[in-house]
Formats: sequence, C-alpha cells, structure tokens
Amino acid sequence: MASAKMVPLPDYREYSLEEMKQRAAAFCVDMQRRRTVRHFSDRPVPRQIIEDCLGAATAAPSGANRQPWHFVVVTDPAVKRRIREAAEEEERKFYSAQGSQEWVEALAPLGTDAHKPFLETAPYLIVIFAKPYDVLPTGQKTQNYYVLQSVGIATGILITAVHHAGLVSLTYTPSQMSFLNGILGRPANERPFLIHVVGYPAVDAVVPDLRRKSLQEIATFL
Ligand code: IYR
Repeated sequence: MASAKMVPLPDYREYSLEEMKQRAAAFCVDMQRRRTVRHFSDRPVPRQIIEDCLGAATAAPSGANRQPWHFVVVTDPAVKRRIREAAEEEERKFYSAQGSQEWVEALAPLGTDAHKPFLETAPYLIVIFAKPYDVLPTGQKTQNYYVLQSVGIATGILITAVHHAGLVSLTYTPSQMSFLNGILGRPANERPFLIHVVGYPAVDAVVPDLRRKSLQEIATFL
C-alpha cells in the first residue's frame, strides 16, 4: 500500500434515494427480460456495438487488477464453420456415450443437442479466454489471481451490456474446448472459457419455459 499511487475517486455519482430506488427497480425489471437464446438471425450488427460492450466488460474488477482475459471476436464465416465443426464433434461424443447420464438428463428441459447451427448463423462469436498466467516479453511467467472469478465477472458484464444494447446472446460452453486455441491461434497461457454468441434473435426464436428462483430462495438477509 505504501507505494500505491492513489487518486481521488473519479466520476462517482450519488443519486437521490428516490432516484436510486427507481433505478434499481427498473434495472431489475429490465434484466429479468434477459433470456438465453439459441436461435439467431444472420442480420448484421455494427462492430461498434460489440466494441462498446467489450469496453463495458473490461470495467470488471479482477484479482490484483491483472485483467486476465482475452476476447477473440469471430465474424469470418470460414472460421465460424471450423468452430462449429469442431464443437459438434465434441458434442456428439458428449450426447452419445461419453457424457454422464445424469448430466445429459439435466439438460433435457433446455432441449439442447449436438447440433450447433448458431455458431454459423450468429454474426458474432466472442470467444473468451482466461489467462492463468501472463508471459512477459522476457519470456518470464507471471501468475494471475482469482482468474475464473475475474473472467466470470467480465463475462457477466458483457452479457448485461449486450442485453442492454438490445441484442441477445448465448453463453456456449463446448463439452471440450481446447480446439479453440488451435483454430484461433491463441497461446498456451490462454484457456478457453466460453463462446459468447451474440446477435439478433431469429424471428421465430423460441426459448424453454423456465422459472427463475425467487428472492426468498436465493438470498438470506441476516
Ligand atoms: N455443451 C453441451 C451441453 C450443455 C451443458 C450445459 I451445463 C448447458 O447448460 C447446456 C448444454 C451443449 O451446449 O449442448
């Protein structure tokens, strides 16, 4: 702490209590409209929107402020096709013999299977990598901290930013995803975290009829 350079808290805004209540309630209502979507339109989305959503995501806190993430934004149809082919190969194994019976049964309410057409249809695949360590230009490795928490938080903000912008998304986790380093040419210190599929919903998009847990079920106030 002794050597830390500190500056006055910049840009903090205090709202009146009335305004704060209104903002919190309105944000809650708006976030409850968020749904994970698996049916995408191929309608284009301006790159600036994705850049701004990524800008929001990188305001996430991270262990020791190491910002241990990397985002690869894929729009190239040939690259999307390779990702789809590799992912579907993994999913076929998962849904047939190799996936645990209990896990596959748990997915029944979602209606998922080994087909992943959205990997080609959606305009953006944002492949998110977590970096357990960084490599300095000297070749020296430096450890990162709370990497999965940090990348998870950044991903949550990205999902929120995409929803706020008026698009839909899917957090897609291929059953095995190391193929992403090969296809995308990413180094060994970057571990695939998930593929964030982003775009407009298909006009006939449907979602599973799910229920969210109530506040009473998920929170305890002491
Ligand atoms: N990766 C597979 C299986 C899958 C796993 C979970 I956990 C899900 O919430 C949904 C699917 C697939 O995407 O089909």
